[in-house]
Amino acid sequence: MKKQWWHNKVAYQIYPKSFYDSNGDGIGDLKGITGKLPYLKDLGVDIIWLSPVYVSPLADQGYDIADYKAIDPRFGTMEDMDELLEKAHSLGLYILMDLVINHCSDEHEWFRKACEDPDGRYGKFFYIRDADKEGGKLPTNWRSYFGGSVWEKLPGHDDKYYLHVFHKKQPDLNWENPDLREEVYRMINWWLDRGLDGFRLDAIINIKKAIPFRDYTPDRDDGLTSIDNMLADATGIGEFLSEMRNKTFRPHDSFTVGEVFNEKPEELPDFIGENGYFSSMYDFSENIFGRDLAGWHAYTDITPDDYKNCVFATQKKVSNVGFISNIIENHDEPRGVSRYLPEAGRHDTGKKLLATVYFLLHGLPWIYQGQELGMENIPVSSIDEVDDISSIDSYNVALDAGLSSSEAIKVVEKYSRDNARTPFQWDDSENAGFTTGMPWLRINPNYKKLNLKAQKDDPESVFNYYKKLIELRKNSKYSDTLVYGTFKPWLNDMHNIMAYLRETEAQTLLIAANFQESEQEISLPSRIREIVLNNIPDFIRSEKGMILQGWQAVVLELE
Ligand code: TEU
Ligand code: CA
Repeated sequence: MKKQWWHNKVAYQIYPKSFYDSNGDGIGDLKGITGKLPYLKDLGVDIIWLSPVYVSPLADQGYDIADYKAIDPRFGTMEDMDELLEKAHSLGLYILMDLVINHCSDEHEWFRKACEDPDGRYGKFFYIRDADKEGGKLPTNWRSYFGGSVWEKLPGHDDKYYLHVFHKKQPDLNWENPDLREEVYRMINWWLDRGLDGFRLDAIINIKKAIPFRDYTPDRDDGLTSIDNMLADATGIGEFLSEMRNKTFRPHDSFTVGEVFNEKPEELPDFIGENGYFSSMYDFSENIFGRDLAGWHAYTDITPDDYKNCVFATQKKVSNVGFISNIIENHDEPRGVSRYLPEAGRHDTGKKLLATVYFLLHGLPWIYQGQELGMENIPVSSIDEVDDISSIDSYNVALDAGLSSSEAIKVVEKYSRDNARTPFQWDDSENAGFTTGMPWLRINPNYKKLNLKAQKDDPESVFNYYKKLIELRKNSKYSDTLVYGTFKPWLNDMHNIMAYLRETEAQTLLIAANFQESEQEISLPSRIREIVLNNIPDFIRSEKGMILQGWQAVVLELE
């Protein structure tokens, strides 16, 4: 595998609205991020992805863009963006923007002009279909990711519908139209010419629809069907993704990471192989585990063994293909420590264990803001406290399925995207030091104890453990093995044990963790040369190898 500049890097995701508010309006902003770049440099991360900061009505918190070439005033100005880029580069940091090109906002100029003249140039930038005059049947029976039909009446045209696989304020862009594609490529190159280092590509698998449009088997009483069925039927996305790469990312040697769900296994090399459409893509296998088309209320909890099996399956799938991007959470998922750790393990030692097992896998490790502190899900007592549109939809779906409102709230509490979006907990002052104003979203009440100020100078804190993991992966003594070493499961059948080897000719490292309270003895493939990292003070050797105590995780160099 040809070595790339970013292979030995560590990446970090910022959700700008919740990172740091520099002007007291309760909303995080670009100046707030620029001011915290030294913090990120000290943490040791290199590549920083910003969730959207473009002009937007924020119907889906910025993933509904009304102007791709302008910064939303709530986040700042283009000058603020240039200053962020310049400061970051002066610190040796790389900046990625979010590329949301499956859809734009219904307040984007393109969509306004499409409504004015549906048969004109901009009408063809979208999927507009005539309403069925006889039976009033919708063009297809697809269900939006955020609930309800994907078809909405075109404003001003009662006889026409437009397609939106996400929210109705997020009309899909018609990628079948080369004129639209060229407009998108011009916008991408405009940003890359400004010195941007690359992009995270949003919901990108959705740009290729199965054509001709048709219905699929309904999977709920609403007579609608999940988008998954249409995507499974779609082919040929490579034509768009290779064209985009060739006309934008490649000429700029940009770093790109795809948010890809529903890819077909055989497509993996095309996506992230040697000559892939992207530099990398996320492993969502553990995120989608236990999902059910009926809705969040029907999801199944993931156990430590399930988690291990998901992760190991992906490691096996990608190992000779390319560099996967490893996460435990992002702005769409609940906090990893609240999801992948059983209740009894949700303490600092458990949080360090979870950090160890995902961070040292083969691939690029990503940290989501606040994860480095061990931030947790936020309690929810009423739906009025909830901001996330997909949570509100899932709450109503749960009620329709017969759950009581308190049962439905419990479901929302578990899976809500708000869990990841609560403001960053900088200290124990009012509003956790995030803002001097009224925060746009509730602060997690646990901020008094769980905050950066409390952890920064505590050598045993989760924060400083993340720093150790980042230093370890960059330590020339181990980095070749942790970046390019092969991946091999160890003791795969042992319950609640997650262990694997990272190996090169020159070195063998064993990562082993015990996802339960009671100790377990494990055998070792060979003698211990060095204890490289341990999330607890003790280390007990045994006849067979060693005793892993409750929630203990270790990294060992073996002979
Ligand atoms: O998410 C794409 C996506 O498919 C996810 O919405 C996923 O299905 C959902 O979050 C599961 O809870 C991206 C962005 O990450 C998300 O924030 C946006 O809402 C969405 O695209 C639309 O832009
Ligand atoms: Ca602000």
